[in-house]
Amino acid sequence: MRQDGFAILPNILTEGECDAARDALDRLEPNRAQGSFECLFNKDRAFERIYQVPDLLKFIRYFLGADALLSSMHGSILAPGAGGGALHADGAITGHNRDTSLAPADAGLRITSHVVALNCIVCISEFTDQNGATELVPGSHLHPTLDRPADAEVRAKPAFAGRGSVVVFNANTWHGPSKNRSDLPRYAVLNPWRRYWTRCEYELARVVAPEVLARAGEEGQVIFGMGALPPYLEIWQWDRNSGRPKEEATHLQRD
Ligand SMILES: O=C(O)CCC(=O)C(=O)O
Repeated sequence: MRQDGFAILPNILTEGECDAARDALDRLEPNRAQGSFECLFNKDRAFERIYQVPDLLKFIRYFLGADALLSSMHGSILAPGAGGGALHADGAITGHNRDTSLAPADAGLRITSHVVALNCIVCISEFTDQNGATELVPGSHLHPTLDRPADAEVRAKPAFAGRGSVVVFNANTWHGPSKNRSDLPRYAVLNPWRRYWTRCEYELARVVAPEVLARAGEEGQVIFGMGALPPYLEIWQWDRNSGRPKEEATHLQRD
């Protein structure tokens, strides 16, 4: 992670868990245009497992802190012939790699001193040299500016990984799906994570279904960021842990 800007964690999901996730993606796929591939934890219980694997959580928190937030969770089915030629860094729309948000005083330099955000690609299919494995440019997380690092296409390395592995990378790292040259679709679940004090792609504390949150227990309160919700009342009326008004102010609750 420190040297290349990415790592492959094997055996995070079992074969059975991958089968369940693949079947759920197939079931959801027809309604993709209506958002069925967004916020997957609300769509099928198979996806709840992804943020419940202690080894993966430990790895994420090593880089982003104990209060790291899940930023979104979406599905990917890379069809035969799709992928390739789309290298990019993440966080260009809502994160710290957003062009418009660079200040004149930044002198064109993005944040490379710390990991501000990670992406985790869960390999529901095996990622092979044929089926569109994610490719990543080693060391590009340290590229100081927002523009494409020189020779990115030439330097990009495919992340070959077994089923159930997770490709974790710094959001700064240039990456993209390679071309799927096989005749089968490649399945994956994409899970970006961010620091507690940044704005996420979704305000998941408000998006997560109550029963999904309940099943996630105390960890869920942290992962979905109940405590990260900004107060809509004055601070003396607000309970930071639950992200809700204090008991004496419940009459001011908005949802
Ligand atoms: O599907 C892949 O291999 C890459 C996904 C990607 O580029 C992203 O999540 O930003």
